[in-house]
Amino acid sequence: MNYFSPTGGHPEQQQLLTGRAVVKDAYTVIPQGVMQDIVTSVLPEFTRTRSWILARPIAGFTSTFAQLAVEISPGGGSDAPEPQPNVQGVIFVTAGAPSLSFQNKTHQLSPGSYFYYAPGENWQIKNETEQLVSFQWIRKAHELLEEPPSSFLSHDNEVTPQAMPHTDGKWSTSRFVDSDDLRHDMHVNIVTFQPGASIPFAETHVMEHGLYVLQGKAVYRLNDDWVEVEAGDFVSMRAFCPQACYAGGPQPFRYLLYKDVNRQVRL
Ligand code: UGY
Ligand code: MN
Repeated sequence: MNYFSPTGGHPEQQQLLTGRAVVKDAYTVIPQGVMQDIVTSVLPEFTRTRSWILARPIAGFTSTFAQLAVEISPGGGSDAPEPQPNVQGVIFVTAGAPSLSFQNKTHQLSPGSYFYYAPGENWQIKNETEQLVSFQWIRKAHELLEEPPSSFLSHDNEVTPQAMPHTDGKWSTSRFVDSDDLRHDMHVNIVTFQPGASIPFAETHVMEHGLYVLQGKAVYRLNDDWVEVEAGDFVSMRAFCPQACYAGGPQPFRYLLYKDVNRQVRL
């Protein structure tokens, strides 16, 4: 497995400014080349850390989540990363080996590590190594049913991908929480396509998506456009944005996918 992480930098003045970044009514594409030094945000809860905030609630667009690419330099991190007690989240490590503490234990993570923290969880993340740490961070205000979900740690390697019907496993989904567990109101899964595999219809659904390409490339259908995407690109999709894709190869096409699920619509 390999996972793309942005590394920042700054373009030369000779570079053409034409690129693939676009904001449309139904979707936004932030290509990896946009994640440069001058578009980073400092997070007040962290030291020696910068972030690319890729999604936030915007009126008339996605409204349920925030997503960040975070980079912690050696010696940096946070004792209280999540500032909002009603917010849950997922950390997916794309580079380096952060130390993660929760429930009185400290774990050394690795690329592919997946941490779900429940609302109100007390957790810490630090970079005690000499290398950079990078992770995707997805946050959502939790809508409580009867029982809150519990925090857990997992890894891409520990989850058996579930084949989608009629695909011989060429399109599969690694599910980190049981789809029937209604305590969860967000899913953050990894979707994998072998070269040539496709989503064969324009999915059009109430759920929003944050989609971060971990590996490979594809042509993605977003509303009425066909858009080429590659590792490191980020796409957000509004509710009911029609979506499908063909995976290009030569590597598998893999992405981390946020989806809001399991709740009645509030009116
Ligand atoms: O589950 C999903 O909504 C998923 N199949 N969507 C996607 O990959 N764009
Ligand atoms: Mn979908």
